[in-house]
Amino acid sequence: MQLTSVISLLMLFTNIAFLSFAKEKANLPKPKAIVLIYADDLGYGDVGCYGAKGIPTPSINKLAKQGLSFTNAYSTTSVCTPSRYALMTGEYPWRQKGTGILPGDAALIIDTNRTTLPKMLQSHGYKTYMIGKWHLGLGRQGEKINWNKTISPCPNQIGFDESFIFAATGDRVPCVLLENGNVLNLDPNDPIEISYQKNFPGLPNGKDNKDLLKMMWSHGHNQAVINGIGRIGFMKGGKSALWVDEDNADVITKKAIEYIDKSASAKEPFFLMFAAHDIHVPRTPHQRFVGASKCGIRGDVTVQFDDCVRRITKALDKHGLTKDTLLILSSDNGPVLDDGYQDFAVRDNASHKPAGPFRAGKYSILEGGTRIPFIVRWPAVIKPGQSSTALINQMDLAASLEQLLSPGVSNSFKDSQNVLPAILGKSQHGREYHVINSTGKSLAIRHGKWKYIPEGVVIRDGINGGSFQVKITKSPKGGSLFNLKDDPKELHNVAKKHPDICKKLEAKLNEIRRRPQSAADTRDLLPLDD
Ligand code: NG6
Ligand code: CA
Repeated sequence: MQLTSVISLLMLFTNIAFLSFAKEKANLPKPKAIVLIYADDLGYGDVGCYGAKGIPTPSINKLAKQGLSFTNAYSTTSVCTPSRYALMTGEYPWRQKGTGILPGDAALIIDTNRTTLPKMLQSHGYKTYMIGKWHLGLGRQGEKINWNKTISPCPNQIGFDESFIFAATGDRVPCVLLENGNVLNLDPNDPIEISYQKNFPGLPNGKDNKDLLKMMWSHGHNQAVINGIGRIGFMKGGKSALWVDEDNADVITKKAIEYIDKSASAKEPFFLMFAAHDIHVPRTPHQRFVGASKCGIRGDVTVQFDDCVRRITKALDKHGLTKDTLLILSSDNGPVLDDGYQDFAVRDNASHKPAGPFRAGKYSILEGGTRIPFIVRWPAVIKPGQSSTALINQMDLAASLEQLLSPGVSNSFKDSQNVLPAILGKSQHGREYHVINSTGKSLAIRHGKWKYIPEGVVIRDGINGGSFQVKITKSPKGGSLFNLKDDPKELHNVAKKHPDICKKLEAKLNEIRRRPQSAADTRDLLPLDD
């Protein structure tokens, strides 16, 4: 058979599949709850169902058994803030300035007037809850945050009915939790002051006061000392509001369960975003998880995260909600070992492969940076125990869920694509193109089995952290082209062998840089490995 006939046949089959899905889609039930469990820095290979041996993750493995696991799912960027920005807005973060890793006193980077994932869900009748790591800024641009008053805008102004958050990360001040824009347990007589410039008179720093530290820093993290841990940034006051790192996983999980209980008794459909602090630094497992893995403290906090998953899924079970809940579990970026504290993650890693079969991790344009676990469970609709090779980006949740709730409506999001058939396991086809982002404007493009990294783009190789103990090179003249099907580790640059493919992908990347992808790009025409 001629190639053209093969392609026409393929198109015909795909169109038939698409049409039958379109019919089915109109009859899909609406989930009673949507729960997004979002880990921090959890790598592709860190959980049992994606190959980890030394870290027991029974609850996550159970989700995979009951649902659908993706092998070609990506976070938008290889660090936190931009990935979360994309998840919320459905826009590639590199289109906007100021979407890099934020300090803890940054202003909110999402315009309160724009459509967001939670606002879209609100408009379809869902109550929306944000719990855990935020890291998208608080308050207005150009205004210093007053931590002693209600802070607005906060998650509640971009689509969450309620929020219970860490402003930024566990390693950044302020080390307090905020409920609906108010610092929890704050004593008004001990107001909080934050500075990312200089320390407050009389307060110790972690650089010169190592005796105060229960966990030593390895790079950065030597400013304020809170709970015996050096942080990024300086903080004064708020003593009664300070969190205890070892308790944080329990505190936010308890809150998540309370929300589930409340929504279930009110019989309200709800969206819960549970953004764990684990397995980001500082890694501080609760005593009951110390030694729970064979990979040291980094493995132990992964087991702790798995336990949060156990408790959240148990709460859904308790209310009979499991069958009708669309639950998604993923991570904001790839793994890192030493990310600034001497927690022996490198020494204790043993033969564990945090990025699974992929190379490098957090901060990198290589696959380890953004290829992440992505599991979807919805027993009423998704057949259990499936795996999907569909190419998807987390930010596609926005457009896909919009289609689920309003079949046929036009996409409200710029770069988020409707990959609902893939997300529900009805098709093995997702995006045709996906732009991979490490940090800043460093971009690469994925299409089918091909990945192209343009000339000059920084390539960080290694898993130990920022520019620390990693090999940094640049993509060579003519760029780097990898065949991820045969070479998932990106070891063989075949750009010279396929200049035509490089040219095509470079042009496509430039086109997407200039404008959002058109609907035509999202058609399911060719199988991934073509
Ligand atoms: C880096 C921090 C790192 C981590 C990261 C953000 C240093 C030396 N490194 O600047 O520890 O906090 O920012 O991680 O301070 S993320 O997952 O939130 O993007
Ligand atoms: Ca992260």
